[in-house]
Amino acid sequence: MNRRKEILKRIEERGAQVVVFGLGYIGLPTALYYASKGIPVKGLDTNGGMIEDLENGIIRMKERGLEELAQEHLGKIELMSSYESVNRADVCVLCLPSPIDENKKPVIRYLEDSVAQLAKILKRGALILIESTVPVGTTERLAQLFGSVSGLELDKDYWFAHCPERVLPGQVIKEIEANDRLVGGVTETSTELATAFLTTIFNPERVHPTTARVSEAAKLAENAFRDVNIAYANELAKICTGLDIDVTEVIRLANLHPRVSILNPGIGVGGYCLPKDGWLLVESVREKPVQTELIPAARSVNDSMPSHVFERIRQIDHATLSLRRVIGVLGLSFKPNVSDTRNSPSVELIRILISAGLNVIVYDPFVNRDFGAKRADSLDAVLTACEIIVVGVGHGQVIEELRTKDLSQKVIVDPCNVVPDLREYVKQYIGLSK
Ligand code: SAJ
Repeated sequence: MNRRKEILKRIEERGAQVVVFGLGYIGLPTALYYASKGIPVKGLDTNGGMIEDLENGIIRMKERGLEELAQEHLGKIELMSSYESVNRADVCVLCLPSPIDENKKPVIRYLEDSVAQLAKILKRGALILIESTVPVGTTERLAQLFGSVSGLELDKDYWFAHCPERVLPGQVIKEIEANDRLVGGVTETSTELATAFLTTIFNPERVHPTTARVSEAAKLAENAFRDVNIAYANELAKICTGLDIDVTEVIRLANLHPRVSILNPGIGVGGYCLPKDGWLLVESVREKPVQTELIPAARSVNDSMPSHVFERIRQIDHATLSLRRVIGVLGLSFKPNVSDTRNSPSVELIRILISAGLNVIVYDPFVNRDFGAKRADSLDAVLTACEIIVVGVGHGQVIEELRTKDLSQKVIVDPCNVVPDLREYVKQYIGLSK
């Protein structure tokens, strides 16, 4: 039987040997989800310490519903940290990082290294799915790399498809199941085989076949769209600051129009995806005669927001600000109710405050780090030490507790408009624009 028919048969019989590479924010929930659907799955991560933790039931990341899913299904996943043990895989799902470097250039080497290693050990070829967000053309290049290292033939021995994850941190478990899936093969048979695999796991009506390049572009377009739209809201906030009017009121009224839906301005755009994906899209046409202005401009507006918030803080009555030179920040993660601090604008604000000579006390029950500030282990500790408190990120439980406190002598800085209702109960309220 040829390899394509063999893989297809195994997929249909739910007996394909599936390996998920990279057990991070996407890979671990993905492997657990496959296991929950009765798919025999192996999980590989080169971080041996993390594999050891998982073997002991310790999960390093926090994500709603993940602990429960792991309790039920982690035991079904065969965990490993070396490539040799997966040399008979039929389907390889790569959930590896694709960051940008300090010059905003894509770093594809994690995927390249993994594909090259796979090419050395997968003697009989396999179906290889790339879940990572990558510049357009990357999946095709990875397929070529696999062929040149292994000596195997595309469409006869091995197949490549881009099947991007599209889940929202904080809702990963829910969205893995609910969201539509794109399946972009580098060849038609790659798309067919990848579609066959994904439709055994996900609702077939939600699996959309296309080409690798279109799938890569669509994924980047989604995140760049969100980033550009948030930048518009943030620029409006700056304009409203100049006009001394409340941007949230402007947006609320503008959004009454049936074709207007402005997003929320705030402290900036963080996380692993949005701050880089616009750059990956722009980079995709770097060698073409195409001008890209809007996406880089949006990036710079969003990156400037922590400084804008700092300028707002400087509006605070000089006596208050210089009195004790101590400032409290609530929330360190890049958005509410998650523990992820990657590219967090709140952390960037803390850096700015510290370099301006202020003492910063931070409280975030989700995050176990201090980023150069002093860490408080309760909201009360921040309230005792600080008169000025910045709500960097509005974690639900912290905000609920904040509302029960006497804040009449506090200056509350609320760039994300989390507690506008406190305006009348505090000494001074500083929003993003008014
Ligand atoms: N933000 C605002 N204003 C808003 C919405 C968000 O300032 O109105 C900020 C957040 O505070 C945060 C940042 O943007 O700092 C990003 O948060 P997010 O919730 O918009 O998105 P992520 O980065 O958590 O997840 C995105 C999602 N993409 C889209 O919504 C188009 C998710 O579906 C993707 O799967 C994910 O990127 C990814 O992994 O690519």
